[in-house]
Amino acid sequence: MAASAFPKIKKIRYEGPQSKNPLSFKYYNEDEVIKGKTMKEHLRFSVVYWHTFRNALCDPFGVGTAIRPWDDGTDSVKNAQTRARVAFEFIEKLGAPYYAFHDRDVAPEAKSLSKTNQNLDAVVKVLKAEQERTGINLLWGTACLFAHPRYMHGAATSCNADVFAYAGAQVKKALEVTKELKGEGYVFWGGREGYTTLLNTNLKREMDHLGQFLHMAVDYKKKIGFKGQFYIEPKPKEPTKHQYDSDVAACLNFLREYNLMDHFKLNVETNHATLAGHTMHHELEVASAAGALGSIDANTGDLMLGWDTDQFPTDVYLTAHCMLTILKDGGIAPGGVNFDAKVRRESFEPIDLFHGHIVGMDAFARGLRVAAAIRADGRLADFVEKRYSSWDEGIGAKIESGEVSFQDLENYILKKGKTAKNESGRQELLEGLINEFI
Ligand code: XLS
Ligand code: NI
Ligand code: NI
Repeated sequence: MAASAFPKIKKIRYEGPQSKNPLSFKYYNEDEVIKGKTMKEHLRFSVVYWHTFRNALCDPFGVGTAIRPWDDGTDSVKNAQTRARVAFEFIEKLGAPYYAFHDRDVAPEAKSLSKTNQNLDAVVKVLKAEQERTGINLLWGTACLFAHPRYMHGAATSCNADVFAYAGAQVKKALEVTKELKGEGYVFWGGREGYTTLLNTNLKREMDHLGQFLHMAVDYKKKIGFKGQFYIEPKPKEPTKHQYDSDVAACLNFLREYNLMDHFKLNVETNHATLAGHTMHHELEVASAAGALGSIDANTGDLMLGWDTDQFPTDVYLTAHCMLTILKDGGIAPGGVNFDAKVRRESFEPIDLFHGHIVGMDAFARGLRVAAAIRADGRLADFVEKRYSSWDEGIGAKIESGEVSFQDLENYILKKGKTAKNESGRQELLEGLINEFI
């Protein structure tokens, strides 16, 4: 075993809300049972490799600030292997049961695809050993189809057919590696699948290619017997002006149009929801209504900044809303609460990685407690049920069962004369009800 990267930090434990120890959980008590499942099973927390172990904390105006003493600054396989061991020390001390990575986060890209694949295999060996040593599992794998210059025009939607081919080859390997590491899922985030100007873009052809690409992925998944869940991750813009997977509704439409609904669910990210002009709650409800809520990328944006700041989620209203929909949907498994979040450029010390995750985990643990209590209380659900009670009998029930036509509706209203009176929506009262539990 190499020297510890975090020698002063012990395993993070639950100490309860009274604790003033910043390196403890105030709300996340992994073994505590809520509604028949432990908090660990409900929340299925996951740490992302790209932000936590590869982000140098640069911004468009300045170089990286992160201090990562274990990193020798080279792109060697050896450095990548050391980093993998550090990652597992971190995740183990934190007590998160899962992690997620892109192929290029964990191992360096070489000049040829075959050499790059060898590099990946060399690091995957370490990841596998560390998974076995710690019991930490892979929530999902993915391929980075956006960083290398070859992907400047996109990957599956590139105007260059060779680039499509390269992307296919890369995803093939990433699927094999994800299977090897017993990953529970695989994410497709369309990094540069979109356009920056329509003047040079054949939108229809690009979307058709993306549909074909995903079908090839489905075929290969079957071929190798990978059983994990496939996800698409919506995002409206950044890096392109318009990403084809712009929001949950656009993704659902795409999946239906290309006959892929049976094979994909959605990985919904808070900051992407807000960039699309929606709340996370909205996006989760739309996904859930389609039976396609798969997993979440737990983070948050900044109301004053219009880009994907990927901050750790700390707002308990946000996490409570997420957990209300997730509990109503029957839970997040086999997905998870994946912290696609990075510490601020000013939070450059290794210990800040712990603070970010601890605060995020506590915020979600609180959200879970609040949502479970609201559900147990029942007033919110009762209100909604009652609000729609005119659909439970009479004309409402007949409409829902598809028995009536416009002619029947006309007959009904002519006979009845007036509609039943409307009732108040009581928004303020309901907001107050939520506050009772926060
Ligand atoms: C970028 C995305 C990315 C995906 C994985 O904005 O959130 O990090 O989650 O490719
Ligand atoms: Ni994400
Ligand atoms: Ni993002």
